[in-house]
Amino acid sequence: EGVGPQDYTCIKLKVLEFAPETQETLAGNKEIEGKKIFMVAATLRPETMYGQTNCFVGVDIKYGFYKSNNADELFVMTERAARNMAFQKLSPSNGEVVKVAEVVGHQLIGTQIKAPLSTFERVYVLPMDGVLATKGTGVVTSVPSDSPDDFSALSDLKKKPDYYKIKAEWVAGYEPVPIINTPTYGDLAAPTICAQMKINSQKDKTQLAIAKEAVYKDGYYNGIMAVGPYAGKPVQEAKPEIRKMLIDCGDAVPYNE
Ligand code: A2H
Repeated sequence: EGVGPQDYTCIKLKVLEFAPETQETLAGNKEIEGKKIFMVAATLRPETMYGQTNCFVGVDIKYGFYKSNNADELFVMTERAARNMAFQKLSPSNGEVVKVAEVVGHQLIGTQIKAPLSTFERVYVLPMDGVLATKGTGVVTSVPSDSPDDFSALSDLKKKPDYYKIKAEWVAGYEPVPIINTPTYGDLAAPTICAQMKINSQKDKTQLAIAKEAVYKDGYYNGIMAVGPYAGKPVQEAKPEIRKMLIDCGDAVPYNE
């Protein structure tokens, strides 16, 4: 955990179809009927959302379905995040936490979602080892072009779908999308640095921490947007604008912890 408060943007990933194991748990639950349900992912890089290829959850983490501040919408996230959100005007009333269902992460694997701004029409919920229950919402949206953690985890899944108990088709064709040009690592910063540092797996934690720091700084301070309405503009300028755009259209909510 960082020292100061983090200003996250929580991206609302609309569920198109739940994995069968979650459908079984939800069957007959009246609180779910007719609701729009979102996997809610906390990010520090809203400007990278054009490059989303999937979403990550921890297989052993508990996820609740919580009433939000909109009667039609339920948020899927950790209990810890729901409690924090309840004091940030994101629940039915101040401090009120209402859980209508609960699943364990592995039940969500294979769920299909719509990721706002992504070039892919539908993406899948997949497993990642490093998802912390104690940070953000416990849901991580994946941008393998700009996050070494995401790139290495997605690469592991492509190499060993059976080991990770996923279907190969859930990752096939989901390649990193160039969205930010950086002077040092080009327009696919995470794949480039992972290749340079010979990072072969999400288990290479020490190397990944170094890679993450390097591309984060280069992208944030020197990056130029390659896609979207701010193409050609510096990341520092585009970031608050894209964040505002996502929030204004209801695809994201501001969240602090
Ligand atoms: B970032 P900080 Cl493109 N467990 O979003 C593990 N990681 C988590 C998490 C959790 N529970 N919740 C959020 N995160 C990730 C995009 C991104 C991110 C890019 C590049 C770097 C980057 C796409 N994934 O983060 O410890 C989320 O991934 C590098 C810092 O609060 C979130 O932003 O600083 C970031 O970690 C928050 O980490």
